[in-house]
Amino acid sequence: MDIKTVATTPFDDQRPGTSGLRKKTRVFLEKTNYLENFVQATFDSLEGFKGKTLVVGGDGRYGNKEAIQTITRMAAANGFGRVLIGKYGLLSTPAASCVIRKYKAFGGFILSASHNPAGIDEDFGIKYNGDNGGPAVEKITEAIYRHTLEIEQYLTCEAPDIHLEKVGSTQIGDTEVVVINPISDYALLMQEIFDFDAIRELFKSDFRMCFDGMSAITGPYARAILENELGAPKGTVINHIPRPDFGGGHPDPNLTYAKKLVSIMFGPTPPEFGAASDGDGDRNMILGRNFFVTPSDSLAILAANATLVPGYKDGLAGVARSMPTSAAVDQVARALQIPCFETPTGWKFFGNLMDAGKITLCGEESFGTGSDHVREKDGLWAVLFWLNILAVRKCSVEDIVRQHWQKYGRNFYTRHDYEGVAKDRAEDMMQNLRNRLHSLPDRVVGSMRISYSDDFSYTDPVDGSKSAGQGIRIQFNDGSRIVYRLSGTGTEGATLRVYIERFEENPAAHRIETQAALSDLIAFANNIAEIQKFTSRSKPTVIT
Ligand code: VG1
Ligand code: CO
Repeated sequence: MDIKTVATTPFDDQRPGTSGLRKKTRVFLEKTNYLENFVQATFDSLEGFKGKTLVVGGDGRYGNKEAIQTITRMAAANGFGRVLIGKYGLLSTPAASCVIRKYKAFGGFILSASHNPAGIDEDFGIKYNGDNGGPAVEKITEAIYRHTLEIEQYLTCEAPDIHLEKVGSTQIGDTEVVVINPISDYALLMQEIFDFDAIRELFKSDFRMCFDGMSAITGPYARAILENELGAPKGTVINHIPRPDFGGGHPDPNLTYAKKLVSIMFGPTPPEFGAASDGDGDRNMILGRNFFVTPSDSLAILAANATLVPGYKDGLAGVARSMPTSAAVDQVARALQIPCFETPTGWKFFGNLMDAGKITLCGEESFGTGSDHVREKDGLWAVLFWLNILAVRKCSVEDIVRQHWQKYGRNFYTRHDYEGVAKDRAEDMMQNLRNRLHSLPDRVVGSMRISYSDDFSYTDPVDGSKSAGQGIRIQFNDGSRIVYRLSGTGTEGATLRVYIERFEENPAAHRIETQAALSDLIAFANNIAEIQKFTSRSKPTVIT
């Protein structure tokens, strides 16, 4: 193999965000060596990978296959012993995590901008995961960023394109390149966790569901498992073919963007159960007939019902949620007398807790739930978890949720997003609020009083690392909360996220509509941060 050293110049904007590097596709196309700089900077930040295995795959978006060819040549030139690639270049984020762990790889690249739209005028992205199958820890992402500022050259080699359509093995010099079928590895793992027989019985009855692949990565996985393995009728999975532009859609599984699924589940004859996943397959939305399950409630319900699932029959070591996620799971942890951790936003913080055996389940309000079976959130896994619970409890999704609220109380919860706000204005708003944090305690809103307010900082209980500035919290004496943070995954301007929560014990009040139940807190959140003034927006772009 002829290794080529190519001179390159650094860019100053390759700082990985909450979930890797995300930019407009045109940035990757038009800036010379943009992808190469990131990949080489990653290799330069790692030690001891010579002769080891690298996993590569993506969510199938525009640019996916070309990027895989580039990375494969660079991996060979840098001395990896083996490169494992998902067939057609496809790997969902949880399947990549599964494959990294199963084949004891050194790490892997996932090509995705997750739930962001795809295509030449939309977004592309890349993230690096370590040998535990989880997102690179902060020490590595910081090193990658430092290297992108200094990079002068990258290594590649001449080699014909890999045939991504065919499972099999070829060589580039000393490097073996293997195209694998990741769906079978992932399906086997699911089979080890869930009671597939019980779910098969469920589909033999008149139980019906609709799964929306949103023309992104999960379609083939969902078809293989739900329709072929578990016997759900053909057509259960809609929008099942991954398209380079996700069919022009926005593959974010929420009530705004999963339009087709929402019209079915809130239409005249909905099936019992509805679900959707995002661009790279790590998120999930759970729906019943005319009924939406908030992700924070879903996490709490999975925790409360975990022992119904064979893979968790012995109970949970502990649970964790990201700071802005509602405290619904905290109530369950208290009842189960297991530890409950509160981490900053982003999956990497859960990985350490799982590796140390401190938690089994975790989740985020942003439609992400997962367990220690992999080190990423896992959309289809959450759907199978719900199916397993439904198969055992034999009642509706809505009944399960209402019974849960009855027992544990209800955490009313909403997130208001202001997308594409001018960056400096959004930062000014946060700073302005930060400056006034000390004056907030003891303020009264209706019957609530502010007990404290701070800028969340986290010390990792496993490795002691500190992450500061993770979101401004205003905490009330009755458990209500307002949280403000700026997104780390947007690609245009800044996205302000405001998270609002109120705990209600009295079942008589559980039927109130969410925005109404939270109206006084929403008004206070807007006023105190002067959102309208700073963002020049009269209302949020997306409410979930
Ligand atoms: C968002 C979510 C966060 C999630 C991240 C990656 O980040 O809020 O909870 O972990 O996306 O999700 P941010 O910084 O924009 O709020 V995904 O589906 O990209 O992998
Ligand atoms: Co995602």
